Amino acid sequence: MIVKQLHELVGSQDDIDTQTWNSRRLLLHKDGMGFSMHDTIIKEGTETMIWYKNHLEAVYCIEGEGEIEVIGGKTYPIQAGTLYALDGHEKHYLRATKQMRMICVFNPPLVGREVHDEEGTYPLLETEAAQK
Ligand code: 9YT
Repeated sequence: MIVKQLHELVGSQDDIDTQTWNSRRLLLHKDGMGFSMHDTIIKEGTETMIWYKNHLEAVYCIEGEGEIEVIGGKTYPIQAGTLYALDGHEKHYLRATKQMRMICVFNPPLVGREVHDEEGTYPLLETEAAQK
């Protein structure tokens, strides 16, 4: 059984901070659950272009306000209690009008150090990790 506390992750190698978001990675590939789970802050006033070509992501907002614009599609408001699941690898913009706190689940699981590349994509590092 795995038990972790958010405060133990803050400032650790599993706490990834970028200009637009801060992802506290609670469960990762190394934990062997088949998915990763993150407690992520989306910084107020930011816009992030995201395209998870290699992953499925589900996101549940527990605090804040913003929106997701599917590129070439609809824009959906986000508030506490909103879930979105990118079952079609939708390329999108994520915007926070008030700092948002999101619980994010990835399949396949992230290895830990992923940040978005210029396309808004995370590399598929799982296979590499499995070989180590
Ligand atoms: C909601 C979203 O995709 N935010 C970007 C960060 C990502 N969820 C992560 O690595 O936690």
